[in-house]
Amino acid sequence: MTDCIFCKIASKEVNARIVFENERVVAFHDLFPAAPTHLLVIPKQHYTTLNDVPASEALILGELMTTASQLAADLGVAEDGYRVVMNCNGNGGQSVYHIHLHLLAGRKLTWPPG
Ligand code: D5M
Repeated sequence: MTDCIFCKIASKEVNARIVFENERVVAFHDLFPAAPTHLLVIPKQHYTTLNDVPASEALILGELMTTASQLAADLGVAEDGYRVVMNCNGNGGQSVYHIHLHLLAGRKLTWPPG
């Protein structure tokens, strides 16, 4: 998608602090961290919201999750704990319309979220 900031990060048209990449996913630091560790894991392919991922392409959602858990392990935050979350549409708090999994860690996170 030509006008999508996360597509541009995936294609390196826009800089980001990338920590991991393979053929399908990219992980980078959130520009406005909400926790000491705050990474975003995105598919390189553009999906506007979670609603736009068909069941036939569910594997990519699993890879976002396993990438996040691997990064948590690599960063040494897996034992203390972390949170993964994907916001969807307005009420879910989505502000960038290219799906992304937040990986938050490094402090005690409260529940329920605001
Ligand atoms: O989360 C969108 C997140 O994306 C939010 O935490 C800020 C972050 N963001 C926005 N632009 C950038 C760039 N250019 N680099 C890194 N991080 C960015 P949402 O769930 O959609 O509210």
